[in-house]
Amino acid sequence: MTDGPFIPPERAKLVERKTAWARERRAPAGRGDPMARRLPPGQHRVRDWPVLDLGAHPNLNPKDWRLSVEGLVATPTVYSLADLAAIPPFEVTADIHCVTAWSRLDNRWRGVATRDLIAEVRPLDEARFVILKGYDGYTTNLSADWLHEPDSLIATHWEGKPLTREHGGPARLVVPALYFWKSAKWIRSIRFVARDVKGFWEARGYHDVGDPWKEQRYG
Ligand SMILES: Nc1nc2c(c(=O)[nH]1)N[C@H]1C(S)=C(S)[C@@H](COP(=O)(O)O)O[C@H]1N2
Ligand SMILES: [Mo]
Repeated sequence: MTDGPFIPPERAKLVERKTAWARERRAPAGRGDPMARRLPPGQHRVRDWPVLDLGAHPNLNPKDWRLSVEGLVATPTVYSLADLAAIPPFEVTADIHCVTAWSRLDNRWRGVATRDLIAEVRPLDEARFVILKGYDGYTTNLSADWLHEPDSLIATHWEGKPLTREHGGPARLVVPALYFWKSAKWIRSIRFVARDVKGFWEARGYHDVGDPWKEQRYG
C-alpha cells in the first residue's frame, strides 16, 4: 500500500495496535471493566449453573455408558469410561457462554482432550465436520476443527466431582470456544462426515458455527 495517508513514525505503533484490535473486534486492552473484557458481547455473568436441555435426562449407569467415535475415521472406536480413563487425563479451566446470554466463568473441567481422542481414531482427510449425538436424542454439528482446539474435551468431572446427571453425566462434550448448545450432554456418538448437517438447534435457526466472540447466535 503506497498511496495511503502519511503516518508519522511516532504514530505507526498506535495505528498498528488499533488495526489489530479491529481485526480481533476487541475493546482496547486496559480500558473499561476488566471482567467485561472476559464477557463476549451481549453476555452477562451468572454465578449459579443453569440446567438447560430438552427435558429428558437420560439415566445412564456409568458402567453401561459408551461413546462411539464413528463415520469417516480410520479406526472407529467405542469407548467405555474405563477406556477413557486409560487416555492421559486432561484438565482445563474455561468459561461457559450460553446463547441465552448467561456466562459462567472459570469452570474447572476434567476428562479427555478431544485432540487425544481424535489422534486415536484418525479421521480421514474428507472428514471435515462432526455430528454429535446425546443419549436424549439431541444432536449438534461442528466443523471438526473445533475438536482440535486445545481446550475442547469430553468432560467427566466438574470442579473435582463427577459430572452430575442434569449437567450431562457421566460424560459430555465441552467446547469452550463456542456457545454452550454445541456442548452435547450425555454424549453418545461423535460421527465424522464430509458435509455439514444441521443439528437440533441449528435446524431451528441457531447459527451453524456459534462463536460467542463474533456473536453468532442465530443463523
Ligand atoms: N444432549 C443434550 N445436550 C445439550 C442440550 C440438550 O438438550 N441435550 N442442550 C444444549 C444447550 S441449549 C445448552 S445451553 C447446554 C446446557 O448445559 P447445562 O444444562 O449443563 O447448563 O447443553 C447443551 N447440550
Ligand atoms: Mo442453550
